Amino acid sequence: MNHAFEANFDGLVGPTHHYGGHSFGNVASTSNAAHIANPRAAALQGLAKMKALADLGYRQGVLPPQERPALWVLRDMGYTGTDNEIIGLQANTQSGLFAGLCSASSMWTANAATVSPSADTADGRVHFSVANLTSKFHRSIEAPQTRRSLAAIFASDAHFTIHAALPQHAALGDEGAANHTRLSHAYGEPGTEFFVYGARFWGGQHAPQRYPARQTLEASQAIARRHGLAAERTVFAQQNPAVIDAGVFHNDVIAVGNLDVLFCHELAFLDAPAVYAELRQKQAGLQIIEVPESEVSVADAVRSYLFNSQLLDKGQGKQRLIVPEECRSTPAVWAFLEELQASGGPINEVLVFDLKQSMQNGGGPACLRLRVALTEREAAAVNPAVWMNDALHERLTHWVCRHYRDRLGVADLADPALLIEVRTALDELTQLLELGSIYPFQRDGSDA
Ligand code: SUG
Repeated sequence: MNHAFEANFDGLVGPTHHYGGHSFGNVASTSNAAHIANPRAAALQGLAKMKALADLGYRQGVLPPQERPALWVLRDMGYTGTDNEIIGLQANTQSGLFAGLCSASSMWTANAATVSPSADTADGRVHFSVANLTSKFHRSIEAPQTRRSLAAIFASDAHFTIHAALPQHAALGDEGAANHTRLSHAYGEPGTEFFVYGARFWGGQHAPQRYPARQTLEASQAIARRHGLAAERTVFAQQNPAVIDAGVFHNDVIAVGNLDVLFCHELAFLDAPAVYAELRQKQAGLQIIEVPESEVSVADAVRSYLFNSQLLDKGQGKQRLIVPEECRSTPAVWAFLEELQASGGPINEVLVFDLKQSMQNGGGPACLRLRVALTEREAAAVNPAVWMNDALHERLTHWVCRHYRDRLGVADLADPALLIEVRTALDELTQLLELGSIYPFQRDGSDA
């Protein structure tokens, strides 16, 4: 067995972070629509989490934001003229189109891709499948840039395979690692890959009624196939449609797992006993910590993002949970967490972070990170400039403070000065992170 560990790659919040109400079914997004955002605070909150985890000894990487506004989409839609003329045409429209094309949603890198470590794949490489994010217009435009960004960081063909997004159609709706959990005894040993889907596109009998199911079984199966996963170590389970209708738009809002621990709500899955039985059969020694509705309601789980926490290995069978402040201010959740730490179980520590800017758009600690289990050799093949350390934290903090606004509302998005600010910032970032010319504005406006 190769020595391996889990690295977290967090999305750096982009300078156009705002509250656009773009995600129907994500209660925080729609209820905070049109609030004034603070992109600078958002980016600094994210950086503080990255730094804290790096200080605790975890390998922490950074994924760059995307170029916004995505003017190439407007050009594809027949708008012509200079960049400023095209933006000018959008300034007074009430439609969500332009704001959607300004969304900083790529910060939630749990939706960037699904990742299978080399211990699980048929060809012994780490496989990434870029998510198509078909379900939401503002997110469906992320995939080409995600692919270029990942290619600039995981460049070695000998170690990494980056698959393009699945075709953009509802049948293959894919939201990446937010609906995928890898369980294992050790990161370098073959593990069990657990895919949770919202609905089956063809022939499904159960689907949410109020809000959309964003992940299909067909997409999850395609990813397992592409990654060369063994059927005897793969589990597909349907999310409970009732919790999607209660605002659980991704499985990582109701369940999180790491190594041989799965922490989930009792209502997370459509057929929980069958799911647990299959997981236990495939992943011997799995410990399932199931939280009953009587202790933490689904509504409180959605409000606090208890399950959108990061479960991190501490060694000796113990793990710590990284939770957002909202868990401390939700009484039932905080009472549960105090009990959990005292219970003698595998989770014996809880660390709280202020991620309010992201949380108000429905993005908690786990949304902000993409997990990549790596061997030392694979880690050595990662672009070294993206690893978080004191020096990078300091440089990125200065960079944010120099380039980001501390107030941004939807009406500000069509300010031509913002376009220049974004491009100046991103140009400098590509140098800081040694990414090359990955952005459309650096490539003659092309997103291909
Ligand atoms: O896709 N919110 C994101 C939140 C993603 C959370 N990710 C995970 N659960 N892994 C989404 O719904 C809101 C943007 C806005 O409304 O301005 C948004 O895109």
